[in-house]
Amino acid sequence: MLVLLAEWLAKNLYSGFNVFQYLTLRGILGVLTALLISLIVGPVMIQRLSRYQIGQQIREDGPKSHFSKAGTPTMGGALILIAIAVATLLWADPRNHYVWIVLLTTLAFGAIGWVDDYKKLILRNSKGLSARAKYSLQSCIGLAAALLLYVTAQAPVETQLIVPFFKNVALNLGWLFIPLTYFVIVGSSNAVNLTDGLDGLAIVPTAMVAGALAVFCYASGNRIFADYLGIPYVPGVGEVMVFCGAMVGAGLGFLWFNAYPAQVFMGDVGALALGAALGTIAVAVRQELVLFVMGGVFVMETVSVILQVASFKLTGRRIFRMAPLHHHFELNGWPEPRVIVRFWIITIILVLVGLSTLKIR
Ligand code: 57M
Repeated sequence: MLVLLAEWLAKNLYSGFNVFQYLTLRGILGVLTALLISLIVGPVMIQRLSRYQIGQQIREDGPKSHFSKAGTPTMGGALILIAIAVATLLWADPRNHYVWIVLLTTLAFGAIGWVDDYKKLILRNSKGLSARAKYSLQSCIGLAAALLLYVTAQAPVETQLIVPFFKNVALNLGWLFIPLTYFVIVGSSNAVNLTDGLDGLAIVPTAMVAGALAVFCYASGNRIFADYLGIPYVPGVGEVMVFCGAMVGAGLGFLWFNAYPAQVFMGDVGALALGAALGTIAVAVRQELVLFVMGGVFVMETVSVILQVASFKLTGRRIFRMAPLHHHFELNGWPEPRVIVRFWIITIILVLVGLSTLKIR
């Protein structure tokens, strides 16, 4: 919103306000605003959650090292979403449709997670939302986002699948864009949710991938950079960089409290929303395949669950000691911080590989 005010001030008062037209500056301000909000609001929220005893119940069949986490305040994802929404509304251009699609999809997935957490933690209904209800709601919103992106596409490139590392390979998806987008958004929402099982394990890769997607948005939204790098020029997508910046800032602010040993968990309200946000941004900037690479930790965790369930159903035997994968390493004796930091290191490498696709093609 402030970009409109700055525009008016630049025209009527002092041309120096034009500095707020610069996307890089607004991206940085988005990071700092979201970071400050989460650092300031965080302690208040943790105190409230503790006072109302909105604490995690721990399953008895999980690793024993998690028993001591019982009662840790959860639903901290609400803090992340507030910080992202405020920072985005302040610094992004409200006339940009991509910003609204990404923000509203994120908040809608957050609402599903919030209902699930609310049922589990406040109404003490241990199952929360039924798997069917959760999946149906995710599907409705995923489909709505896919349809919106499809009908608002202005250039052919906006519905093409871009293949990383190959300069001129782009597949025209036509209406297949809709199921693919649905799959990317709902899939990444669930993948981040499955990963969110150790302190800082989901938030750091999320912030890293969001930071890298910010670079893609900036480059793809600028005709000169896009032409130079040989990536698709997607008019207007640069503005999503402000949202990505807000995700990085809110993520780092949340990590302050979620770092091992965590003072707060994000809950489904955070995990479902952040995953959906990454998926929607990747679709907007036409980098679904690069998201698949950079979010490799989320992919690994999800594949471990699919393989474990399939193997157990087909042969009655488990492949991993426990899925998702982080539990397997814990049960093999790795201390929690070792699993967490090693998964972060893997993400750093994968994000660098993803970023290299900007140049190597
Ligand atoms: C959520 N939630 C954490 C916290 C967080 C199909 C099956 C694989 C599903 C899976 C599942 O339910 N995954 C989704 C995982 C939980 O964290 C809460 O949930 C929110 C995210 N949705 O924000 O509110 C626990 O994770 C730990 N935690 C931390 N630090 C954090 O910052 O330590 C979370 C955040 C917390 C805390 O202990 O209580 C979770 O793991 O439940 N199910 C599982 O993951 C279960 N796996 C399983 O059943 N595996 C089977 C089959 C089905 C594949 C197998 O291997 O045979 C395990 N989860 C638990 N215990 N807790 C197993 C047993």
